Amino acid sequence: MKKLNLTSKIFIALILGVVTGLILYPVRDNAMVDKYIINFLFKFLGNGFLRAVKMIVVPLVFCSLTVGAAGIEDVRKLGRVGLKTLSFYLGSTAVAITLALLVGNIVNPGKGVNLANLTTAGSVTVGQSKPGIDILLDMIPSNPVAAMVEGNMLQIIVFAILFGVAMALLGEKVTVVRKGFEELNNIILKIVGIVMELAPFGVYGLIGKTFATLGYSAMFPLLKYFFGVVLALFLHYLITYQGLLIGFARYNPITFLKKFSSTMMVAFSTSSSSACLPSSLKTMQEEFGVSKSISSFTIPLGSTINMDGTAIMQGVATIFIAQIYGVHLTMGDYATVILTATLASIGTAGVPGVGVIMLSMVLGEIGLPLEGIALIMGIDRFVDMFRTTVNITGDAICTLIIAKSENEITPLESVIEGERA
Ligand code: DAS
Repeated sequence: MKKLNLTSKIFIALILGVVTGLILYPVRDNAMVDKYIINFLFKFLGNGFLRAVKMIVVPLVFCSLTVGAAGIEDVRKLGRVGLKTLSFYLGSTAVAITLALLVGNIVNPGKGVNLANLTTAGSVTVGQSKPGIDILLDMIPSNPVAAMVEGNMLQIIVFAILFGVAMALLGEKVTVVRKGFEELNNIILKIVGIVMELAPFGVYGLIGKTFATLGYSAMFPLLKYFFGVVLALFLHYLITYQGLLIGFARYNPITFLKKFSSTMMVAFSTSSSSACLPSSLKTMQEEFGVSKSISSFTIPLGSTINMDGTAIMQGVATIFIAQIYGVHLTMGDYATVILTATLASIGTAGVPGVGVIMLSMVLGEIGLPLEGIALIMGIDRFVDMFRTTVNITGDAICTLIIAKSENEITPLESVIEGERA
């Protein structure tokens, strides 16, 4: 029998988890069921997977951000182009997560679900909301090692970016160290791959426990979450990206979609921005006429530091998890989420499932429990297909804008009439 790919295994685990959970729901109070299945088998598989996800967050964020920031050395070399690219990428990610927080507050995916009985009493530690100035001050690590030990992610992000930028500024003098960090990052990504192989077991345990505890009532919020993320992704594509295409790239959106749809399909089917790199580069150069020098800088950089789709998932997921635990988010919490998700997107590698690992970091920053990921983990692989497609589309649109502003795009019929390049 053909070897099942991970997405199929997760889908089967999801279905089995729902079915097992719903079968056990009527007998959930039976001592044997409660002790040996819900609070042993499901808990071991589910929480074991979440602990493995949590295990790699600090090394993943530090290494990928350091390497991502060191890659900004080219930005320094490319000066004006680099700065423009960086501003567009980080700006569009901040817009994306803000849009997601708005959509999350309209859809309210987690409203009315009480997950208190899913977690042992008292395990929901909610962070105290901090005044604005403290959020900024708290970003500066007085002790970077302590920040890593405590998992203070904003401080780790700031130190890693600083470390990477310093590496970029030192250039050739630290080539060996930079190569070392790139190899370390590859090792961490390999561990991410191994942990993601465990996802089917984790999904089975998390979904099984959720449905055995909540029954059918868990179905509705899960669907609301899924369609909330897809709606926010679609709105970002429709409003932000079409606005950028027409306003800045002066490019016909229909023509853009015709030319880029094949690469979008690669992203949708692989859930990996990195896997799309060859197709994105080929399409930008051959279909859109973008110069090699621009596209070979903006596309690889974008696949690492520009993750609008991921930021959108993180925004909606944060609202969802706060609501299922009955936590009221303050404006300070929202600011922390936007800051953390935007900065974290600099280091989010373009591999399947990495966004939900970064989500555990965003949740930690505002004191929401990691268990909240339990519900969304089961369908994350399917959400990943949509958000990865948005991730790489943002990279392509930014590339068109930069190339047009630098006159490094060959004139095409798709340019809006009267605006020959
Ligand atoms: N799948 C990741 C990517 O390749 C994004 C994510 O997991 O959020 O872009």
